[in-house]
This record gives sequence, structure tokens and C-alpha cells, in this order.
Amino acid sequence: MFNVILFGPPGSGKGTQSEKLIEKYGFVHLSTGDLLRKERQLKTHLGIEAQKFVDKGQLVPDEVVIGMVSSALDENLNAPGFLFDGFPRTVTQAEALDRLLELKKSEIPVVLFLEVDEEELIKRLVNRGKTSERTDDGDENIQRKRQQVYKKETLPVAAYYAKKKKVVTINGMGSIEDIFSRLSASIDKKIAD
Ligand code: B4P
Repeated sequence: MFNVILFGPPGSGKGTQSEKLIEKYGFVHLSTGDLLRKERQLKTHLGIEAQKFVDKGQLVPDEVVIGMVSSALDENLNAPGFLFDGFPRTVTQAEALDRLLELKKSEIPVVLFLEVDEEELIKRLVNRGKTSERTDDGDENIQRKRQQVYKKETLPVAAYYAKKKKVVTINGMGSIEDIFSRLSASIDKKIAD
């Protein structure tokens, strides 16, 4: 099993690039943002409660997200590998993921870190709000709040994996195709190692 974490701030293109990487490499896509939106559509208790955090630009509590990921891993026992998109977002989630993968005799060989300027991120998310039905998009104040939460709670996850020498930094500015080529080159190199 070959797993990849696609890491980066809100709006860095994790969802956009995940779609292309899945098609190329056949990963099972595990996006906690998508899982939460699905719960909301189904109007489950979890979905309704989680949405209150999402709409304020906050993170959903760790135990909720870890539970969802654990179930998704169990539902895909024969996966050739997972692409984790938007997870882990806290060090507690990263530690939980290590434990869950260890149980499956697997691990994270690489964390691809998309770096994008903050003003570009805000621009992308405010723009996405013009067409998306996502309730956490659009409002610039919410986008700034999301970036603050990212720096405080999620950025330490990069340090957690950097200590294990797993992080590869990718320039996330430029065209979607160029960024995809950079990501693919890093994955190919890691697979060949
Ligand atoms: P997510 O669904 O993970 O989404 P995201 O961070 O907003 O965006 P992403 O980086 O995927 O950007 P995208 O490709 O769409 O999170 C939503 C919320 O769910 C979180 O805020 C949180 O509340 C909650 N949540 C999720 N996971 C959680 C967890 N593990 N723990 C706790 N809470 C959790 O791209 C953005 C826009 O840019 C798009 O419009 C796209 O078209 C555009 N774009 C992409 N690449 C571009 C490029 N190269 N140039 C120009 N535009 C580009």
C-alpha cells in the first residue's frame, strides 16, 4: 500500500489536484471535507453538528474526524493506497492516523506540501464562493479566519512530518497542469526510491 498526504492551507488546491492524482495513480481518495459535506447533505446528526464549525471557519472536533477516517479505512481494506486530502489537520489527527495505519501494517511515505501565497488563497476562495454552494466559501472574513486557524492548528502537522523527513514542498502557484506535473514527479520519485 502506497499512501500520500496532500497537505496545504485552505484553497491551496488539494481537492483540485486530488482528482487528477486519483485518476493517474488509482489511489482511494479520502477527503475529510468531502466526507463532512456528504454527512451534511444526508442531514445526519454528525453532519449538522459539524457544519456549525465549518461555517465559522473552524475545525471540526478531532474525535469526529478521526472516527470518520477510521470507518473509511475499514471500508477500503484492499485499497492499493490512499490519498489523504485535508487530513490530518491537527497533530492529534496525525498521531491517530499513524496508529490506524500501523494496525494495517502500513504507513505514510510522503507528505506533499502545497505552498501558496496567502492573498492568492483568499482570492481563490472568495472566487469559488461565486459559483459553489459551499456555505464556508465567499465571505472574506471567514476566509481570513480559516487561514488563521490553519497557521495555529494545522501548520504544526507539517513540523510533525518534517521531523520524520517525510515532507516534500511543492510550489502551489501557477497553472493547475504545472502543479500537477510537480506533484506527479515527486510521487514517481518516491515510488522509485
Ligand atoms: P476542505 O474541503 O478540505 O477544503 P479546502 O481546504 O477549502 O480547499 P482545497 O485546498 O481542497 O482547495 P480547492 O482545490 O477546492 O475543508 C473544508 C472545511 O471542512 C474546513 O475548513 C474544516 O472546517 C472542515 N474539515 C475538513 N477536514 C477536516 C479535518 N481533518 N479536521 C477538522 N475539520 C476539517 O481549490 C480552491 C479554489 O481554488 C477552487 O475554486 C479551485 O478551482 C481554485 N484553484 C485550484 N488550483 C488553482 C490554481 N492553480 N490556480 C488558480 N485557482 C486554483
